[in-house]
Amino acid sequence: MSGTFTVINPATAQPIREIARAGADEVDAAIAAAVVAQRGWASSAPLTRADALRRFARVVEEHVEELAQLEVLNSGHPIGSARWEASHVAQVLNFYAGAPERLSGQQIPVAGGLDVTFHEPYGVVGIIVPWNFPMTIASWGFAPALAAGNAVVLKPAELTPLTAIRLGELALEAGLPEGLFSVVTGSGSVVGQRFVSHPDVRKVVFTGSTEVGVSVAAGCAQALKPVTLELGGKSANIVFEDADLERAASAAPGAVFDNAGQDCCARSRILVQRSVYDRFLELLEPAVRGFAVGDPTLEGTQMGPLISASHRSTVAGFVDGANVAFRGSAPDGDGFWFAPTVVLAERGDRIAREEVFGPVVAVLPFDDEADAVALANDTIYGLAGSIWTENLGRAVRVSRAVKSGVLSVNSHSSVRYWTPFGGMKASGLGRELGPDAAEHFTETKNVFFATDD
Ligand code: TAP
Repeated sequence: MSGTFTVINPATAQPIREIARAGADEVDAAIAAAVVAQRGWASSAPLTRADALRRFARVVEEHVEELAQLEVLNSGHPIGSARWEASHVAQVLNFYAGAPERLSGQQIPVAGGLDVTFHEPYGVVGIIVPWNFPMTIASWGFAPALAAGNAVVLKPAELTPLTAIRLGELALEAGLPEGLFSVVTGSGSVVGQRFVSHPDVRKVVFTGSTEVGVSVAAGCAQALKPVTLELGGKSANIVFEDADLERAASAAPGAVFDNAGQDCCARSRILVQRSVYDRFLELLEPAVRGFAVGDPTLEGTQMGPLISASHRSTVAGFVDGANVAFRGSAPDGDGFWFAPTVVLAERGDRIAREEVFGPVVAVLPFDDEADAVALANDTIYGLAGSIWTENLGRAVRVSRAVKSGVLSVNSHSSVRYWTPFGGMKASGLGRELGPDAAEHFTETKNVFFATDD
């Protein structure tokens, strides 16, 4: 081990626990154990793997409260959100527990024999997870990867390792073979990089910043290793003049301030048709001021602190000199608090183009449908977005024209484990979740059996 690092409670700025920092040798040992465990796992009956994943799901269900309390402590997520996240992990496991018996290949007509395809697991999959949704994002990788017959080595972010460590323990408690699912704590530059460079890790799943994602992809390219990337976003919440403005305004704060804006799907730009711009802001103000920011252990809290002091400085830097229209409230004192902030922005402003990853939203007016689409697409990102209109034709046209992977009309939903999730442009590569995710953790093998003598 290369020493330890300290995990901090972001709501109090107090240390919680010291965690071992793995060096390259420990990473290599986890990968070696995964190679061995994977052979047995992949050759076990599909029903055996399905049952093991269902048991894992049941054990997670039995520990939802414990996992949720850990996430409140380590990440500052409000307890209601943290319970949803822990339950979501169990649901993702249950969903992909249905995959082992369904990974059917094809039989393709070929003269002189029988041609069939198999979905072969990659072997060992390396999953690198960020600090914003430590449990849920990990499960989007490990559940389908395991279901498809792979072993998993998981690296949580150093800021938020506690729930991932506990999930690793619960996997063993549920009876998953030793070494099949290992959680390796340590820095991205050591543990994450070893996943990229180690020849026995055959696929990498990365979620985090676009900058690191590009370097992970470049490393994977050197090793001809497939990689899935879930990166940043600057998603647009587009409000047309024919929308139900009351509903759109009351839903807008949750869509950007949930998890203190530390959400790659945050609708951090609100684009409002000029004819209803003033009215929309009038309706938005009480919704923002009423957003409950505070102690994440309390049931009614909607937003907790930012993850760290340095991240709070980065977020504050975006608001310096900006045209702030109004703000919500946040507690004083220790903890990395930042009040929800609404900024009136101009096209081209930094706040209108770059990902803040904090509770700051930029509001911009647009003229007509074509202008709305152009403005929504005027970003390097393409992850999520919302369209508010009562006009069905417009909803269809705009949702097809906005270059984002996950859109919703008259709602802000982004994540359901049974529908695909992922970004276009600089927001990522590949898709997670949905009916096909387990297949994404396999390589197709074609075998021809000659029948003619
Ligand atoms: P990153 O620095 O990209 O970290 C994400 C994960 O990658 C962490 O586990 C990190 O480990 C690891 N990592 C760092 N450098 C690595 C490397 N060279 N090779 C392999 N793995 C490496 O993101 P962050 O610091 O968590 O956040 C920075 C910004 O990223 C945010 O402000 C936001 O814009 C964006 N972000 C986006 C998302 C999503 S969901 N799209 C999530 C989080 C952050 P350690 O941190 O433990 O060293």
